[in-house]
Amino acid sequence: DSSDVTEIENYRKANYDAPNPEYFGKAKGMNVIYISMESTQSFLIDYKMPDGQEVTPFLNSLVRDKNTFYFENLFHQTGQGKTSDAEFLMENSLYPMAQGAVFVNKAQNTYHALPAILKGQGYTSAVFHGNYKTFWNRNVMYKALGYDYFFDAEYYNMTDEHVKNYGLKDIPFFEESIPMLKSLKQPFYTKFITLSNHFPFEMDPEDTDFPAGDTGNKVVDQYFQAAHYMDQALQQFFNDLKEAGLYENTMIVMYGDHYGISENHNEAMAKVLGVEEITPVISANLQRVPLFIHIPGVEGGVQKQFGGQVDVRPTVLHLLGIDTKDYLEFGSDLLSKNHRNWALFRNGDFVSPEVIQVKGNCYDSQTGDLLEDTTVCKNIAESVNTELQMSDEIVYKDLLRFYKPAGFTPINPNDYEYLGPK
Ligand code: GP9
Ligand code: MN
Repeated sequence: DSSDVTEIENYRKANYDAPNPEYFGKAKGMNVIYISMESTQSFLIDYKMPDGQEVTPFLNSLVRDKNTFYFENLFHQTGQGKTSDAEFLMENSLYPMAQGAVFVNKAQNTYHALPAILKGQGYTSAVFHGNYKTFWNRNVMYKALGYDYFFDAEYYNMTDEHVKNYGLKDIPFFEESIPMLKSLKQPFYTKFITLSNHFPFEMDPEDTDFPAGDTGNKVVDQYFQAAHYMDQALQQFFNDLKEAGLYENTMIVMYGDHYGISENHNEAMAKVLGVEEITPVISANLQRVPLFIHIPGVEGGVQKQFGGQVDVRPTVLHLLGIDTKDYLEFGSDLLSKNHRNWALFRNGDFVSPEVIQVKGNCYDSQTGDLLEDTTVCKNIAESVNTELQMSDEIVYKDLLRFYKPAGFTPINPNDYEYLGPK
């Protein structure tokens, strides 16, 4: 009941990180485009194939682009809900469930999600995705998040040559999305969910002339080809946005949704990284996913602070000039001067610049050595446990229905329906 909310509210107030005045409102009123980059891990950035070719030349150019913030120590925090868990983290700044997908199990809850918050500021919201709307129960969950439109596979030309495994290939996906994007009333808040770089990363031969890896592991070797294809699609999308006149007034947030290469492929990954074996610490470090925030006219740069997907929402809202202090969320603005500088994993482990906890063991982040003095780990571990517990409480008990953030206009999921093209 509402007494449960009070405790969480107090924790939240005590842990709220005030926005950095240097960045607050720097993207005020701009359109917002999120891009979920399927299975994209940070080790791909600036990675070169044996013949010297870059896997992601376009993303690499963004790392050095002066209007882009690139966060190189950002970690995914997803569980079994994969892509949908990443969406949940990004838009609610709450943690996904320890078991199962929150999109599937808790779509009837009340949420104070990003599309709903921005609706109150006059934004129109839409999701673009080349798979069918019931996947991950998106057609139900998006109503609770307050999405106005959901352009799913029904809106796209799903001919055989355009489709591979889970759905539409990224190049036709972005290409066909442009007219629909242009049709939206501005300012808009939109999300594009890519698909081509999905396990097992197999491609049609006509879609790639990029070299496969040479580890001898099919999944890992193909990963480079699929990621390269996605990178090309992203570059084309940026060009099309420029052509459509949408680039200059749009903030673009791109993030890797979760790992692509699981621990089942450690042997091949050791070859890729040039290490003897993938230790638990290396494995934790591999959970980095890239985060780019591109804002025309705003100076960015490479960001070294540690954070997780949960931290993206307050970062973005503060850039848009919307203070998050009244929202029940667990993120810490990555650009705040008080940013907390650690990220938890859904299993209770965590990473920070000083220490890493893996399977309950405390390691030195720099050397990878197991630590005997675990005091530093204990301090962070306490916050980690509190947050996971409180977030679970919100999700399991549907607590947001007892709480109204100041200035937030609640949405009614029944007002939304995704009927498909006319
Ligand atoms: C499917 C896409 C991929 O619609 O989101 O899902 P994943 O398996 O990565 O969660
Ligand atoms: Mn995914």
